[in-house]
Amino acid sequence: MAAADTPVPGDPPVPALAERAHACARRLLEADRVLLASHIDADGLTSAGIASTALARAGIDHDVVFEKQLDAESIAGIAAREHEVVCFTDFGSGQLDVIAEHEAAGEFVPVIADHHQPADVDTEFHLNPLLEGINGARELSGAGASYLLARALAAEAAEDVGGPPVDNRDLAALAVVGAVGDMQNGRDGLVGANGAIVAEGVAAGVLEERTDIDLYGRQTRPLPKLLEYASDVRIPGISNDEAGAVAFLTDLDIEVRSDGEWRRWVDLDADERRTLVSALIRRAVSSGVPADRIETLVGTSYTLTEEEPGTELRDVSEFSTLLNATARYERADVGLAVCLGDRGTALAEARSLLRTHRRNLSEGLQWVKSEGVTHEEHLQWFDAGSRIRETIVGIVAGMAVGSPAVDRSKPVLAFAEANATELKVSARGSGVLVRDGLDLSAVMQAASRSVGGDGGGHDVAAGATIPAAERDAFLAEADRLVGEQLS
Ligand SMILES: [Mn+2]
Repeated sequence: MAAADTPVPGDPPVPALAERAHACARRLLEADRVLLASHIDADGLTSAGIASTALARAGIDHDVVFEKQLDAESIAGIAAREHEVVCFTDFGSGQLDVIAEHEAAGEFVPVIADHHQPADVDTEFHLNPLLEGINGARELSGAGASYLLARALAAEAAEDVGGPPVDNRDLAALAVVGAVGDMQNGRDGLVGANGAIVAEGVAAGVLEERTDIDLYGRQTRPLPKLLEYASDVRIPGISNDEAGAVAFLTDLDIEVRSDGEWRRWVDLDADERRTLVSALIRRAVSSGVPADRIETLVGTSYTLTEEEPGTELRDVSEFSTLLNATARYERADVGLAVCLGDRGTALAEARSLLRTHRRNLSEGLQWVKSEGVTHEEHLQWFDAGSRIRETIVGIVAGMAVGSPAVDRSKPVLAFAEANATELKVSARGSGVLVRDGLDLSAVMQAASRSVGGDGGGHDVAAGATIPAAERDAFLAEADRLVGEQLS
């Protein structure tokens, strides 16, 4: 380590995890055949993109496999592929009890880069922020852990063969997409170990961090859509109101169209952006939006400077949404290819998946609006059967909470077929209900277990899987539990 205060390229980005990262990297460099196994979501896809790029640059042959969830069955399937070393990214720590059995049987050596709570078993090559007292929910994602591994691989490989000086700092861009995909981006942006990764990305010239309007779609959405679809802060007469958004923009003293087309946020210059933000804040204040909500209109944004302006890939939020769209439709191959740099076929396919996803969401919401919900005493629910995919039914339920289709004084439970014998349940509440005592995580866990299923999540949004035949018993128990919490 250098003694100077300013980091030099050779310094590890997160010193507390450097020893673990280097041990993992050395084991990978010794391996003949590596299987890279990763989670199917934006963080898991970027994790795999980072690890796969770093392995390739270090000259390590590898295959890649994705799993929706890592359980005994999928781990057995991974073992059956007979690779000497399996590198798990964005999962693995929580399943170490099962993984360790395969390791003990000599089936493979696990190398883990994860940020989830580890099981009560340890292994030699294990990179996880929680093992060093770093917060795995806010300060480092699976992609961040994979990035630390990638940095160590570059350093170790350079020592090994005296190869070209690749430092893998360019991969910080993907690490930030993964962290934002896992919602680690708070009011102050990315902090802690994530902040160190941002700093490396900025220094490497692949990332820009700045304070900006915090609405989804800065790169790709026409201005009226940017405002109309902004759902985190509801501004009366603009949110969910196309004509209102258009009228608001037309009244501003800036050119909001060019050649007859609506401009996008990315097309505005700094003065125009300031004008728009000030007017939006004035409107929010005069409409009585609470100050703590108004503050969230502006936040820290991350731009991938190597990507083409006006594309999803340029903005980390839009990039992670694009990846999630590929994951939800079981096209991890497409998401990974985009992470590996494919800007042709794979990017076109990812965009098409995102369009399909948006259409499915709007059709799902339309279905809920026309069919309506069933009211129990303390909650309301709908059962979409196979009409709404189980992978998006939670998002549709969340959209329903913000629409006139449901009663905002009760949480919404949404059912969809998971497979022939099981139902997926997604539960969504509101901030107001949570302040009144609602904890959907506890409800989903207890009610699902009472009928032989399992579940959990967060207070405002949770999920479960239950036997299909137990829906009504599950509903009765969930209704009783919500009643207890809100009494
Ligand atoms: Mn993750």
